[in-house]
Amino acid sequence: MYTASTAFPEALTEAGIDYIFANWGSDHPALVEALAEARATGRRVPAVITCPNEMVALSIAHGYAQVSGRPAAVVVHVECGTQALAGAVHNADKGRVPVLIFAGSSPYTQEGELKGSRNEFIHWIQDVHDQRGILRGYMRYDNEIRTGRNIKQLVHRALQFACSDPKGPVYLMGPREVMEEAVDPVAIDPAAWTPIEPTSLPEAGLAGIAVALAGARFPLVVTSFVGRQPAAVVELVALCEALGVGVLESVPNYVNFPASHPLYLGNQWNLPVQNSALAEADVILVIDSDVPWIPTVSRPAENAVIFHIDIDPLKQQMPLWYIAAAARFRADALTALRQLNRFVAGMEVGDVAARRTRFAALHEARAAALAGAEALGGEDSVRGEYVVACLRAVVDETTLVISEGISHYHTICDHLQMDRPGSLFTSGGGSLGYSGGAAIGAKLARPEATVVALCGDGSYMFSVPSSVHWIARAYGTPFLTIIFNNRGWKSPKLSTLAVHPDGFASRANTLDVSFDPPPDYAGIAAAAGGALAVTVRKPEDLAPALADALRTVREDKRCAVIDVWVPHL
Ligand SMILES: Cc1ncc(C[n+]2csc(CCOP(=O)(O)OP(=O)(O)O)c2C)c(N)n1
Ligand SMILES: [Mg+2]
Repeated sequence: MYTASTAFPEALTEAGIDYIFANWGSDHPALVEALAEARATGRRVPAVITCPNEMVALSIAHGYAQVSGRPAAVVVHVECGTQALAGAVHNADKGRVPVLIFAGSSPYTQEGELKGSRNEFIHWIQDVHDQRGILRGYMRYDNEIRTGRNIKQLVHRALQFACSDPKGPVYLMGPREVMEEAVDPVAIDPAAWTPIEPTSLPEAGLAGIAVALAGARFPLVVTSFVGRQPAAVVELVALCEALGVGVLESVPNYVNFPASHPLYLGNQWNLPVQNSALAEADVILVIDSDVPWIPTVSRPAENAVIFHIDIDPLKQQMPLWYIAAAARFRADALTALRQLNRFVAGMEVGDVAARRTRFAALHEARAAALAGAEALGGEDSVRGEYVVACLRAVVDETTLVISEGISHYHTICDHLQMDRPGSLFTSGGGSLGYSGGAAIGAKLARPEATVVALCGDGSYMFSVPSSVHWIARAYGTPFLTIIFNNRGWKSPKLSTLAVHPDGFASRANTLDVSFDPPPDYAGIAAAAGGALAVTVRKPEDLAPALADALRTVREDKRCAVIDVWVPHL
């Protein structure tokens, strides 16, 4: 029997998709049957990972795509399973990660007219007006599969959108009757459905950018996600070295520049102070950044000349967005940086050495200040800086770090000091709960890696740890979690005080943001997936706990969760 549901995983396999992260329901009998038949008859289909929670499923696909560069498929149940994807939808969109989401939909016949016709009460309840509309604001493409006869073409077309820049999530839905439809096999040449080729800088733009950077007093690159392509980091280093350009990361989602490089000038998040490098710069190249600065807090000088290169310079998904650039280009960062490096190779460049020396001095001063901040902590808590310094001491060449540190984002970037492109990731979005699933995805993408998830205590709860740790054990994807437990949500408190520094809230005993006493976070993971569970409240206990946890993850192939009490929010 060859049905639309035989063809669906066949198309995924043709497109190079290795995983389906699945949460099944009454819409999926055809697909469950087709996968069982494929396994029984030896037909190749993607591996299925059962995900007890949809948000976790999509977060796994998110982390997997970030580390592997490849999309996975997420299969969910009709409109309610689609809703349960929750904020992971926002993260996949904002983070620009390719992923194909498929949901069934309620049968559209009720008298047995077609195979798959309604036979359960829920088929009336789950029939809604606009299932695709639930996600439309976040998708690169959405469509309904109306016949099994072109289902493979629709899967390949959807993936073409997902994998073409700006990459992102796509959504297909297929009603029960269509997914049951017997069809003739269709031959597809996957080479005809590959993503759009990367966009290059127009020749005219090259000279303007290169000459301005080369002639500047204080040239600066600002970036957030150039490092989504590790090869682009190598090109950025070459360009900055050739011209003597400093680098500032703003809200970095990837390792965009080696932290130990003398041209690296730091990273900025929500710190409510003007960044001095940004104020000083006279020529700025903003390349791949959604938030290069926050104008009410930190901004370039009035007369700074700004160039803007981005895969999505209009920020088409953001209703309010602008920067005062002298010129702006839609281009792939890797391609554009290669072009700029070729152009610069034939150029006369002035006092590069003097600029390099100046930036190196700034870099050194910053490094010294950071080292001075790595104090241990108090009686009953460990300072975040010290937590990250201890982790830095045990990071090796295979370590991948997923960061959902929230009020510790800055601390993590500052003190982890990752040099290796493709070794540190954040979601790129703002919906909490990404880190647990993303860690599983990272481990699936690179099984030989040691994966470490860093998260706030609130974010840990958002991540649905019961689901995450069941999956991690069931599918052999052990990783280490370190929770920055400040007993609640510090960030909403900081947000309030930033707007109302002297208001009632500033004097209130409670702002309803504390979890005190907190749950036994590590114990949740132990119960759900047999994780090693450790709570650390004294600085001297941290290094031994880390060593034990890494041994557990690497040798016993078991998850470990270290709940570290950092100072109270
Ligand atoms: C899904 C979701 N719900 C709510 C928020 C709003 N929010 C932003 S930060 C934050 C607190 C996070 O707590 P935690 O992870 O402990 O980090 P902390 O601020 O304490 O460092 C909340 C609730 C959000 N971003 N996403
Ligand atoms: Mg917290």
